[in-house]
Amino acid sequence: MLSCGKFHFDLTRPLVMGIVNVTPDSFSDGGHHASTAAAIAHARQLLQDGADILDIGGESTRPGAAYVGEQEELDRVLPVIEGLHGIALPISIDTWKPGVMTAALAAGACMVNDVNALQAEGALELVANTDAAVCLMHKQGDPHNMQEQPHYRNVTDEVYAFLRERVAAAEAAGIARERIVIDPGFGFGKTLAHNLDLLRGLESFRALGVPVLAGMSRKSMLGAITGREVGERVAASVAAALLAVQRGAAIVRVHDVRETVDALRIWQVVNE
Ligand code: 7PJ
Repeated sequence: MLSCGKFHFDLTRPLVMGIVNVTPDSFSDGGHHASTAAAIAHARQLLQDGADILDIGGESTRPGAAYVGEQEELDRVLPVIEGLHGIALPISIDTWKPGVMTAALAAGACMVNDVNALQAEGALELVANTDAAVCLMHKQGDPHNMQEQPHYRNVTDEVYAFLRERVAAAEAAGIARERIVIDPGFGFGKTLAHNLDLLRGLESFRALGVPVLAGMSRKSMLGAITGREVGERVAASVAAALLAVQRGAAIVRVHDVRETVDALRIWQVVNE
């Protein structure tokens, strides 16, 4: 069971979270009209393609990405969330900044996707005081340095222990279990070998008793295996999503919603 505000999922089938990145306008006039319109159109297309949740992000957390200030991030994502008002699926805000969480939830988002697992000052409490869902993700280091030298004794054990602690912290703060999702954070301070260990052991995270989200879409781990550039990783991404679902992922976070929905439909029918 997963509750995001007024939306409730029984999780009898895997959910597809579609990624909506709000990138700055290429011809900047100080405003964000073009990027807002493009992101809203993309979000509506992902709904048509069969997305169950939309994840809106205004700050890239890719390895080596530059920091985006809170006001800039708000200027990017809020007009998109407002423009999607009344849409028939839950909107997730991909941010680790409490100020962005608060404003996005007030504007209509009902899920917080936090690569920092609500560790920022005040983040647990602010989510607890809403009916929003939250995705608690593991990372090692920060986006600007996390791929420099990832190190673990046992990656699956360490990620598991971290997520167990964050679920306990979220519950202690008053966030009900039905509102919590966990994510091992593929690519966030992990080598290819670490990512593969996590995928092979994904099933073990189900013991934490909350839905597991997996995000491998178009990531460099897939490029490292296939030798393909980021724009040519659709098939690899669909395969990775399917393998995650087979290993118990309840939600997959993807760019290529239509292709992933088709693949999961086949998986589901074969499993009936
Ligand atoms: C993830 C994310 C992920 C969650 C990004 C990218 C990098 N949020 N945000 N899980 N990745 N929960 O999409 O390539 O794996 S940004």
